[in-house]
Amino acid sequence: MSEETPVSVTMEKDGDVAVIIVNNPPVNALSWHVRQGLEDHFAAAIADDSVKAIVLRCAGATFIAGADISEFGKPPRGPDFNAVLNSIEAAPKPVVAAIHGTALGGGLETALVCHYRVAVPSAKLGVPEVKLGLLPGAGGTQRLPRVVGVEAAATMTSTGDPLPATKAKEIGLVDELAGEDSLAADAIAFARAKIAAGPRPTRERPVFGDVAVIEQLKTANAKRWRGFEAPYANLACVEAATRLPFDEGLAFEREQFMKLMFGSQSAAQRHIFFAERQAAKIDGLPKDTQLRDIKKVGVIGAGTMGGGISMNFLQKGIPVTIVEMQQDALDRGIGVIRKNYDASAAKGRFKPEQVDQMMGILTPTLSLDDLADCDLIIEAVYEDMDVKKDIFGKLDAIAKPGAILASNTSYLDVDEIATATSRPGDVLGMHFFSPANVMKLLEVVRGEKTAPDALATAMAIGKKIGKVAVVAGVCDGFIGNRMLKPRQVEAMNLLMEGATPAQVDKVHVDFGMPMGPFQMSDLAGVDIGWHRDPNRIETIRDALCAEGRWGQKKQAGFYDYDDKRTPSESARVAEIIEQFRAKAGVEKRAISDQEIIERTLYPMVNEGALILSEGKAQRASDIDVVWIYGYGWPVYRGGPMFWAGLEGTDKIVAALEQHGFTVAPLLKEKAEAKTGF
Ligand code: T1G
Repeated sequence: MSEETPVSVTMEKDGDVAVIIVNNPPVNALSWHVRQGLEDHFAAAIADDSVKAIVLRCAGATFIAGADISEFGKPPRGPDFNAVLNSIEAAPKPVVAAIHGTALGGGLETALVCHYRVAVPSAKLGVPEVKLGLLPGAGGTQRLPRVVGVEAAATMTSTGDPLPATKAKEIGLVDELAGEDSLAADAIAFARAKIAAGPRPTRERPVFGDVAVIEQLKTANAKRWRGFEAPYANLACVEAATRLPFDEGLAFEREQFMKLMFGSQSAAQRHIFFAERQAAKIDGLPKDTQLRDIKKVGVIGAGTMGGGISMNFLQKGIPVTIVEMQQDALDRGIGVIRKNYDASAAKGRFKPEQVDQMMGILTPTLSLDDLADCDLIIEAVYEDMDVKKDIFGKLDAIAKPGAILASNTSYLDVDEIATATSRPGDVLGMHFFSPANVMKLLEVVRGEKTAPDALATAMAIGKKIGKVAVVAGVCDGFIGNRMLKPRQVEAMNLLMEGATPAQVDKVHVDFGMPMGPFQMSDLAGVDIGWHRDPNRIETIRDALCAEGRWGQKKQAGFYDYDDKRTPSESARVAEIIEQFRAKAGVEKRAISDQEIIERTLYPMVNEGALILSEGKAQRASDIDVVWIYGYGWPVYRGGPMFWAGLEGTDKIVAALEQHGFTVAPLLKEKAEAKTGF
């Protein structure tokens, strides 16, 4: 049975002005039935002689926020997007777009084929396609240079950042700002006033501006765009607009768009777009789950983590009571928070009065008793089970009923911590990543007995403070650090067999990671988790730690560092590795970059498959989200599990077996079926 065509576009008449209204919740995406409705109603309005002008507006939260990404890769349905837009642009009557919310991507492209644009000041306009590994594929790269000029068009398309309507008005993208509550009426009045002037087809307007900006953008963003294809394709299209007639420019854009659309980078970035939103959902959560109200937060520990965690809540206006055991540690912690905020204020991120306001809702104390009125308490002290159980035991007596008791532990057993309380239902993990006020990832660790509403509340508060929250099960290292472990173990083994830290790191950086295993170790601290006995030297890491090579903080780790922390390969480290190799009787051999990939990245996929099978992650895409937002996995490769599909699970299994790994059953299953996750 053919499904009923949803009625997502309607038309009203206001005197001699036709008002075409799109209503396709939640974001008025240009689904096939919206394109169909636009084609039909514009044709009707154009054919109706009593209509002298046309307004296009949207119901709901926002103007059209783009093409319907969920349709990509599926068989085409409904009228071609470009054809619909070209018919609007060719209308013999003035067409006015009435914009509120976020006119993004195909939404802005639709507004661009309208002859004029009216927007409320709170609206945002942009072409974020580059963030999906794409480019505006419906004429945006050819029309923007004709409306806002080459510089703004190049910047908007290659960065994907939206503009506020007020800025859009300044550069001519918006012709008039409407009242926040009178957009429809103002747009109709504006349209009526344009009847005499008539239509203004964008394609007939001249391109203007200085094409030199294109090279300047490439130079300025070389580091940020390293490995990405889409930013350069966007700039190529804008550059084409400066020298090709409109239709040829459109054809060039189409060709570039299709190349990206069917490339792996866009598939990866679209995967992450949905994966990030999917991660927020808790499978099987009872429908009637009520969130707990978090009005006040307690943080135990004012060190790097405790301070960073507190900042997340303060900048959202949520009061924090922060506890330390010693006054000097407390003062130091508060001082660091203030220094960080002052630094951000100096960069214009906060106004000075905002900093005072945030510091004003931060209450330092030496007494756990002062947490009695907190709705969420996050423990961020030393990674020692006894210390944590002692604190949770005390919290059990202090915290009010219903308070959520969270540990920021990065790998300890949350279930065991919960046994220190009489309320395991309120206990869970909230694993922030350092620096906690910057890194977006938050692993919310679900204990065996964690109550659904406590879990849902932690996920919601995570989103509220700007984190990408992912549910993790209790296991050593949860999701991210558990996958990091086999990578680090193999990286050390590769040193023993002949690779250098620089070679291993270069393979990872060339792959798209921000840094390799050894650079990361030096940054985090080679001494993290070291037994601290300088006389007990059993591994290369022990040897480094024993002679104070604890990483960047000591200007020596796997690399040597000058006072600007510029790394250089260390002869001393090479000597230590050689000593261990000789002692172990291992012959040094040349190791290929491919082998480094197979022995450091493939085992991560293997561990991810085990995590999935054990139910420690809800879905493979959650694992991808962890690695994108927690460790900087290149988004154009979609995360480890998505990448495994691109790489070929059969190829991965074959290599893992060849290197002597035990392959996870789920990964073997995927390989046999020749599918991804
Ligand atoms: N297509 C399909 N679904 C979309 C969507 C889209 N463009 N945008 C959002 N959704 C879904 C989203 O998955 C979620 O679903 C719900 O809407 C609410 O989204 C040819 C090719 C508009 C700023 O890149 O940036 O046009 O989880 O949670 O925080 O040139 O959504 O509820 O089931 O993000 O209020 C270009 C992408 C597309 C904009 C709203 N447009 N969207 O944020 O809600 S490509 C974009 C956003 C294109 C043309 C090209 C944000 C938002 P669910 P949400 P939000």
